[in-house]
Amino acid sequence: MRRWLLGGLGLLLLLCGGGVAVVTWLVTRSATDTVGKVAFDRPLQISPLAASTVDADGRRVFDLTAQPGDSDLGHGAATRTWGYNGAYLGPTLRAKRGERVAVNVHNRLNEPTTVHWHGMHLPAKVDGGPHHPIPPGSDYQAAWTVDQPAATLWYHPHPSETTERQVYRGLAGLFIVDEPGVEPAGLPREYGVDDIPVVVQDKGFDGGQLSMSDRFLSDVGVLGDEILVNGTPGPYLDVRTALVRLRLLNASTARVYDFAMSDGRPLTMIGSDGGLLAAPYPTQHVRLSVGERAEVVVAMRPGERVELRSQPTGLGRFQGGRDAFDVLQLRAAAELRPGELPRQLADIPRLDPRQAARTRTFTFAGREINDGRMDMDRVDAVVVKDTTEVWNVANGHGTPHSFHIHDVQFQVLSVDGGAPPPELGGWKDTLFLEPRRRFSVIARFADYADPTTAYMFHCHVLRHEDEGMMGQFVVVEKEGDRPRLAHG
Ligand SMILES: [Cu+2]
Repeated sequence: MRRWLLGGLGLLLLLCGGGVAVVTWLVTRSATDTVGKVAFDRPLQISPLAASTVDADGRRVFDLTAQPGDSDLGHGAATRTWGYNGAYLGPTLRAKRGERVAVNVHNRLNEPTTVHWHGMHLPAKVDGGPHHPIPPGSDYQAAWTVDQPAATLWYHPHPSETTERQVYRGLAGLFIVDEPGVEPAGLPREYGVDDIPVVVQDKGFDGGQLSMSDRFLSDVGVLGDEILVNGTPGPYLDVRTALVRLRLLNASTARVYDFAMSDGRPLTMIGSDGGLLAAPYPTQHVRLSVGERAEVVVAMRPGERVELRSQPTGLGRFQGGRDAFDVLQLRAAAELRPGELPRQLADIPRLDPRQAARTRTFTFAGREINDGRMDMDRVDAVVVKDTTEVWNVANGHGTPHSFHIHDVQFQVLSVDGGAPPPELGGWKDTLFLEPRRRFSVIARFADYADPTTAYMFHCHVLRHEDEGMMGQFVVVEKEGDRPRLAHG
């Protein structure tokens, strides 16, 4: 009896000890810190500018082929990935305001995809949402007139329920809009030299392949423990100018970054999602949730090395909030071409909430917006063309979200009832919906009405989006018009 008791006690102790060990291991593992551990031994790959031709109608025509391939992402040369016109990511498309563009998309994957032009003001029919899947083996053309300020936009798949996996595999690219004569002189603008695309993604690997297994207790989906910039692991950039402009894009599926320089020098923010800020804004750090962009300028001294890092965000441990990463090393040449930033960057006409035709409220909770999940047959908002609306957006719980509206660029009116911080002072299409905060934004739904085709608004945490955290709005010609959805 005594022997049995002792044996039982021993087993219990063993189980408890094992439990503690497992929990300790899980908790330790659930914070990642790569600061000081990254070799920075590969030159930063610069996504090529996409080739284009001008057709007989005067349109600038691009071709994008979504295709599988093998990539070296730091775990051997045979990591299976997807890309546009290559094995991983896609070329940078570039067009001027006023230009008509056409993009021929070829789907050479073995499953349906779409291409959404994130941040672009365009007709709903070519917006690339889940209503218009491109079947495997087929082709699709999106054509529109670029009509918005100079900005760093991007493109990525937006199919029903598979967006997280398709983006994670590598489908994403930048679309830079230029506005010659309006963008101020003095900004670094030589692509790949002093104007650098910085597409930041986190990845996990398993046996040389991309792993999509969720982190313990994650409520946002996949969180990787390694960083790629433009598909490059451990990247460095040789800098030859005193000012270097970084076009930061968070093209991850779930992770929020808080970018800062390793020695604490300021990042001067010059642009947000939809264009340049009114004036340069020097700041110690720039936080980007999924889908957001920021253009920053870093001042360099000859011969030095400094790193771009991502520091803990303040989110929860299981949301990646305690993680820290080395991201990109900047290596200055012995001599640097001097430069000076302009004092003023852009005119941003303020939208007036007193002119708003409607005010709507959207509350994000769980995987639902206003207690509903995505339904392709339900229209959540009917908007009259050429009107302005105020949208109050609230995150009621502890899970982070990222709020994105298609077609428009909006302005942030308030955060928790107060004035927005300077980094939210410009044009935005994506907003970090911090836990338990409420935001008010204003947008003008100009130019395009189509009662048959919906635009999306949704959470840009891609797992949440795939699980239905989306709604749709239809822009109609005039008050009283009803939508007549005609998808499928
Ligand atoms: Cu979300």
